[in-house]
Amino acid sequence: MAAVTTNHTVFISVGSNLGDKLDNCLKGIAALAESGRTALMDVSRFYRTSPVDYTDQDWFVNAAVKIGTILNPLDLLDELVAIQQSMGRKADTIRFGPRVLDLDILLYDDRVIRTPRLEIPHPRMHKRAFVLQPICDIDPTIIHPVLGQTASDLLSRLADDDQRVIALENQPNRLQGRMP
Ligand code: PH2
Ligand code: MG
Ligand code: MG
Repeated sequence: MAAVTTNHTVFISVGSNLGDKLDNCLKGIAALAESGRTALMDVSRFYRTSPVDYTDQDWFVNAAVKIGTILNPLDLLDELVAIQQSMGRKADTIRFGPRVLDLDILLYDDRVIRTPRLEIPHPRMHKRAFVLQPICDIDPTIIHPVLGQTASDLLSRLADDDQRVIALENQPNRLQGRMP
């Protein structure tokens, strides 16, 4: 497909803790690369991460991606929900509970949006090592537009040793051909 010309830069967190977790993440990212409305710009390493907020569930695989898009934030959210559903995600029965694929908008340019349906920056991103470590792989200097701190500062100030974030020993290379 021809490259998409995009005018917004967005960081998205990718996670799964059901089924083939890594494969689910890779398929979700491939769907972003193929949508025609989003272009894949960068992908972090992939991590095994201990569950946060609701801890009685399996470990996750997490990563983050940087995309370009022509979509406004709410249309992008619709796109992410459609990709999640196409991967078999059902309505959540437990808040913060198990999911086949989770695609969350973390940062959208330097916009600050607070609506009932969508909050950007993601309201919990600065407390989550499974989000901050992958962002730092891509751009440790990116600034949180509300807190005014870089991703790398936020990660180093996170005083939560319970959060385990372990890079996969075998990193996938399946997405290599899909980035500029
Ligand atoms: N997502 C959640 C709740 N807890 N924990 C980890 N480690 N990774 C996640 O992606 C995650 C979580 C809700 O979306
Ligand atoms: Mg989500
Ligand atoms: Mg989430």
